[in-house]
Amino acid sequence: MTIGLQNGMPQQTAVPTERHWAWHDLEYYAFVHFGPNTFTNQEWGSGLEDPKVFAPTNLDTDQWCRVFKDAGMKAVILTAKHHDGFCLWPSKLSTHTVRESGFGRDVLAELSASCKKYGLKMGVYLSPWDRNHPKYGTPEYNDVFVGMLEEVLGGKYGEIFEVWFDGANGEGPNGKRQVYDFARFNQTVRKLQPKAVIFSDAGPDIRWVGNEDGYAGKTNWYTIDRDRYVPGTPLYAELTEGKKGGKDWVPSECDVSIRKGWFWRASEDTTVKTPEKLLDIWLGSVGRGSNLLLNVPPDRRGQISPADEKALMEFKKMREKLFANPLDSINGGFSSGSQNHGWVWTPDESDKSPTWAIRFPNPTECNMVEIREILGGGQAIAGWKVSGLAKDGWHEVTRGTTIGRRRIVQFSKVKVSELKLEITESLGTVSLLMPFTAYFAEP
Ligand code: FUL
Repeated sequence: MTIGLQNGMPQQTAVPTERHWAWHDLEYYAFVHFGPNTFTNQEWGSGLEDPKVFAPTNLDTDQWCRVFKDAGMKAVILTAKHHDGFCLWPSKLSTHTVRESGFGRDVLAELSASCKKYGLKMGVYLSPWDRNHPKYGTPEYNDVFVGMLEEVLGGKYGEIFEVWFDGANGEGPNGKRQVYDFARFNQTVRKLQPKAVIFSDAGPDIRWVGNEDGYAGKTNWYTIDRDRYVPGTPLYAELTEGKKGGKDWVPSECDVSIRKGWFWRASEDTTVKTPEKLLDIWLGSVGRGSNLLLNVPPDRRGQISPADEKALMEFKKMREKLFANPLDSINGGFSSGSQNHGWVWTPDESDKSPTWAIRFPNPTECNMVEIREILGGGQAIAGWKVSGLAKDGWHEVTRGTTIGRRRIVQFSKVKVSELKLEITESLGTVSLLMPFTAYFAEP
């Protein structure tokens, strides 16, 4: 269905790139904050710490990867360098690294080997803000940062799927100011790791979701106009919801910590999120078509702590239970368009309110639907509604705006013999996978 300029909106044009496809499929992966802060109970190290504080007693990146794999995650992003400037690899461009710590081991190399062993993708977080490096605040620091990117992305640690540029810069009014050469940083990533997506507040490839709670907007466009953003001045609401009809494909990633802080500390063992809370976050991120980057920080041994592991495994069981009962249905019909073996539905362009219905053999209890948009031509759906046929006729069950790659919607239980999905607004050609599945998810 091509509606063109309907509702004053242009037809969608931005489409995902090859590197975006691979990223969208990852859905849920681990964030790992690890470094001197793990040993000093700080969130933002000053960079003046003695590197010897970094002293894991039993580092085991295999253990991290086993836990992440068992938890259903597909990748890991490690803080190779946080704001304190400490490098988890023996960088030749710094004197504040694992080498000076006395620990001596290259954490990036160990993680890279473990990721290979467990079939996980690896990503790196490199903070441009550096509170240790003597060159910080001068043009030469850009050369240092590019050199560090070359060390990390040059091949020694294998293929990197995402490079995470943090936007924080907590320098006070008298602090050092750095003019970052982001264009050069991005070119370096493209040259050395052409398949990697680049994350920062507003892309270029992946955007921050505008909060650190793990939730995407209920309205979640994958597009923004990138040229409206200047580093360090996020347009928070727009980062959360995206921009309808935006020029650039820059989907949001939802980052949140399983604990209160980003780094492990014993006093926060009691703040590990419950499996119920983690499920709610997952429904609010992956269930709204975004990716979830869940921080699970290793402890002072250099391992994921038992409390975090337990929460992750129970959360996984809850996800499995949610999808354990897909309802058998027969296609009840569709208003127009084509379907290929029932998997893909593309309504006719002339159809102003395309509908797809599914029929149950008997009146059936239902409280969740999953709808999947096909995104090859861009993100089109801007309004939709699900209705159910009860004993006394049709009733609206739930409605929303965007769909995106995956939209999971829970609602109060209804008993219906038919369910109908109607697309009420779109920016371009609509295409759906399946086109939707209904579930009864027991509480
Ligand atoms: C923020 C940083 O300042 C925090 O320390 C943490 O790394 C978080 C994921 O990003 O901007």
